[in-house]
Amino acid sequence: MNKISRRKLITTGLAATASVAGLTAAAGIARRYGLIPPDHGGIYGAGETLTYATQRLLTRHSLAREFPRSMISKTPFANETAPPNDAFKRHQAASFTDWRLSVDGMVAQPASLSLSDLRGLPVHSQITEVVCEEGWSYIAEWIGTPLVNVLNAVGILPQARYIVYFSIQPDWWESIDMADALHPQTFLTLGMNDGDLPVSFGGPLRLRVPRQLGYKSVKYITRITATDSLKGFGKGLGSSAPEGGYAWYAGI
Ligand SMILES: Nc1nc2c(c(=O)[nH]1)N[C@H]1C(S)=C(S)[C@@H](COP(=O)(O)O)O[C@H]1N2
Ligand SMILES: [Mo]
Repeated sequence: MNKISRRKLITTGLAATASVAGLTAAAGIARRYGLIPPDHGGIYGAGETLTYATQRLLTRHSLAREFPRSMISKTPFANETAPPNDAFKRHQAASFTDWRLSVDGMVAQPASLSLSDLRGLPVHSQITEVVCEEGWSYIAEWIGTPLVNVLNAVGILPQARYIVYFSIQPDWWESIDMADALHPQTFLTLGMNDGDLPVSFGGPLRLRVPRQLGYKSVKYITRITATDSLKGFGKGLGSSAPEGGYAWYAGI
C-alpha cells in the first residue's frame, strides 16, 4: 500500500471509529454493522472493511479498559442462569472433573486439557466490563490464563489466522483473529470475583474477549481450533453471531 492510500485509510477509518463509539453508546452497533465476513475482502461492505482494518492498524495492541476493584458491579447481570443442557448437567454433577478443553487444528501438538491442567498454567486477573449489544453492562474481576499460554503450549502454527471456539451449547461458537487470540487480556477464564466462575457466568470455563462485545465471550467452552480459513465452519461467516444478524467483529 502506498503512503497516500494508507493515510487516507487511516483518516477515513478514524471517522468510522468515532461513529462506532457513538453507536456503541446507542447499543446498536452490532445490528447496524450487519454481516462482516471475516476472510473475504470482496464481500465486506466498504465501511465495515475500513473499520476493521483501521482498528487493526491503530489499536492492534491496545488494552481494554481495566477498572479499580471499587467499581466491580455489586449485582452483575447473568444473561444465562440455567445449566444449558443435559450434557452440561452431567458434568456439573461430577463437579466438572471430566470437563475437557480440546485444542486442535493448526497446532503442532493437539491436546485435551482438564480444568486442573488449565489451573496449572500462569494465572492472571483483570477487572473489565462485559458489554452486551442490547445495552447493559457490568464490571467484574476475571481470573484465568491468557489464551496465548495454551496456544504456545500446543505450538500454534504460523499459518493459523483465526481461533474458533465452541461451547457445550451447540448454537454458541465464535472466532477471533490472531491479534485478539494472542492479546494479553484474552483469557480462558476459570474464576470470577475471587471465586470459581459461576455456571450463570459461563463456568466452568469461558473465553473472555474484553475488547469485543459480550457475545464474543462464549460460556462453557469445550473446544478451540486454530485455522487459516473460516469457510468450513457453519455458514462460513466466522461465527454464530453473523448467522443471527450480528457482526463478526464487535470491537468496543
Ligand atoms: N454459551 C453462551 N455464551 C454466551 C451467551 C450464551 O447465551 N451462551 N450469551 C452471550 C451474550 S449475548 C452476552 S452479552 C454475554 C453475557 O454475559 P453474562 O451472562 O456474564 O452477563 O455472554 C455471551 N456468551
Ligand atoms: Mo449480549
